[in-house]
Order: sequence, then C-alpha cells, then structure tokens
Amino acid sequence: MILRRVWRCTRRSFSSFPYNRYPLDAPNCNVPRNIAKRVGTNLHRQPQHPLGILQRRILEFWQPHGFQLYDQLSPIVSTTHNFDHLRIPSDHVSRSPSDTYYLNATTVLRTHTSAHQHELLKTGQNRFLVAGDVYRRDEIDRSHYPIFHQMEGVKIFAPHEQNLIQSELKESLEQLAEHLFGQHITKRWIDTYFPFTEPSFELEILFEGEWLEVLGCGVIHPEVLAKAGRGEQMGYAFGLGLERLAMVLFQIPDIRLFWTHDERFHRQFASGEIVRFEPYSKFPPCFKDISFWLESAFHVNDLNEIVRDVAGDLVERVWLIDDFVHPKTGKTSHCYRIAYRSMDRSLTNEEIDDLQEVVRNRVVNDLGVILR
Ligand code: FA5
Ligand code: MG
Repeated sequence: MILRRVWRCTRRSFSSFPYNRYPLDAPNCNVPRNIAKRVGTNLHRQPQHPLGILQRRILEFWQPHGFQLYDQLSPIVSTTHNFDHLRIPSDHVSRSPSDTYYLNATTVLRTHTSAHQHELLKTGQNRFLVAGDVYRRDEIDRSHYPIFHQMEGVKIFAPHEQNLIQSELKESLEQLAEHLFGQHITKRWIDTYFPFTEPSFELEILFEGEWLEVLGCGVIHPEVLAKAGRGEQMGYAFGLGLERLAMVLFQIPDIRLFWTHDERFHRQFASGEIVRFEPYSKFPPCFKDISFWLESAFHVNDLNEIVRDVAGDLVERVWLIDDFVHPKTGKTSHCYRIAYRSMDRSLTNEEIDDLQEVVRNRVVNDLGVILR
C-alpha cells in the first residue's frame, strides 16, 4: 500500500523545476506552468513506462559496444550549448521564441539532446549516449508533443578508421531497428540537413500507413569537434525520437498516451516487457473551428500553446483549413480546426464549448487577432 502510494506520487507530480532561479514571469521567459511542472518527471527512467522499457532495450544494443549512458543531465541549458556549439546560426528559426522555450535570454529548455555533445566531447569521451526530456513549441497532432524524449549517441573514430564512419553509422542504426522491431518494418533513409553534421540523414518508418520520422543522424561537422578541442578527430552522431520509436514498438497510436495517468494504460506495461498496446476504447473526436484576421506578427505555435494551455491533453490536433487574403484590404484570415478528444473518457458538448470559448477569448487577448 505504501509502496503503491510512493510510486503514484513519483509518477504524478514530481517537479524539479527551479522556480526560484527562473521565475516564470521573468521578462524573456515563455515557459508556461504546465510545461515547467513536468520538468523532472523523467518518463525515460521509469522502468515500467514504455519509454523506460524502450530505453533499456536500446541500451542493450549499444552497451556491448562500449557506449556509456548519461540520462540525468539537466534539461536546462545555455543557448551556447543548445545552439552555438552546434553551429546553429543566430538567425535560425529554431532559436526563435515561437519554437523554443526560453527561461531567460540565454537559458532554454533543451530542444534536443545534442545540447550535451560539446561538454561530453570536451571530457574526452569517445562513445556515449544521452537520454532525456526535450522541449519544443511545435505543431499539435498525434506524433508531436511539446515535451518528448530523445537519445543521442556519439562515437569518435581513430584516424585510420575514418573512411568507415558513414557506412558504420547507417549499418548500426539499421541493426538497432532490427534489434527493436525484427524484420517486420518498412524503413527508408532520407538525406537532410543539420548544421552540426555533414552529411546528414533521417530514418523513417512506415507506421499506420504514414512515414514517421524516428531519428536524425550524420557525420559530426569538423567545426563541432574543433570547438570541443577534438579538431583532429571525426565521428558520427544520432538523435533518436523515443516516443516515435515507442509508438511503433508498442503500437501506441497517440503521443499523448505517454503522459496519461490512466491505470488501463500503465497496467499493460507492468511487466516491463515489450507488449502490444491494446486500446481500451476509442472515444469520438469533437471538431471546432476558429477563424480570425491576423494582426502583425502571428505564429501558429502561439495558437497551439493557448489550446494546450486551455485544453491540456484533450486537444488531439490543430490544423489550418483555410488561408484567405482579402482582395480589398489585403488582410489575411486563417481558419484553424481543433480536434478535441480524450484518450480516457467521453467528453460532453458543454465541456468542449466551454473550452473553445476560453480559447477564443485567449486568442483575442493574448495574440491580438480579430475573430471573424
Ligand atoms: C534533432 O533533434 C537532432 N538533434 C538529431 C541529430 C542528432 C541529428 C545528432 C544529427 C546528429 P530532429 O529535430 O529531427 O533532429 O528531431 C529528432 C527526432 O525527434 C525526430 O526524428 C523525431 O523522431 C523526434 N521529434 C522531433 N520533434 C518531435 C515532437 N514534437 N514530438 C515528438 N517527437 C519529436
Ligand atoms: Mg527532423
């Protein structure tokens, strides 16, 4: 009984956010309370959570190759570590407060585990993994969530092995996919761009009829190594999206489920093993549209954040359904559709109407748009 209570309380409400050091009402802070309070939850370190089970399974793959895991590094990092050391230019969109949670002008909630590459490379490590929670203001749908988890991997090679790097990188990640999923998945490599790797790739897996991007990787850019005092060396790095891999592995259809408190979810993973998730029921979605004229700067992530703030995990998806420029005034109008759906219960019409009304008021007050 006591044990059970302790377990619940760690699962539910533990927050290690240092409110004293970083007050949320400080001038440059755009972190809402519902995000701050989940800092320190560490889903990836809970042995009976799908993310914990997955993390263990990934470790089984890398540890025999001599990789050391860091999974307790603070998600509060400097902009220097999150961006500059990785050659992310000062005008790159990912730095904008519309995309990143800032605690103050030079401190952010890390947007990726790559934020730790520099410090660990500096200590002379040659094979390491970093797992942790990362934070982004992003779209709302079943595979995007403002807090998610990544596992970074870095391997540095001896000078005479350098021609192996790219092929070993791809082969290892394909073997990892096989270790996790067996032969039964369809995957493809996509060429992409990251400022901190060259060349760069993403791996996509076919999941429920759609390509799901599960990781980014590449050969570490020489300047990243040079900045960390490792100028003569070369290596590879990758960043796994743990929720996305877990969705495929456990057949979890919606990313919000990782945060549910519903026992019908958690008891399915009590064994700590890989099991196929059995949806306990599917409740109907409820759609509401909101249209407004844009005034000055508008970013859809600001709307997304309001909807998340008001509706929490009751929001399933937000998307643009109409984009219109008035021929006379030249003003732009957007219409967004919001899908509300609970993972755990039926919602009443009144409940949704109330939420939508709060969203409408907040959009006017906070974003200065004009409702149509
Ligand atoms: C990165 O974050 C790079 N740091 C990855 C990397 C590391 C590249 C090392 C090269 C070397 P990206 O933004 O694509 O890349 O995110 C990596 C993965 O995180 C994605 O493939 C996806 O699986 C997952 N991901 C990204 N955004 C979200 C989100 N909002 N919700 C859930 N998972 C996400
Ligand atoms: Mg990507």
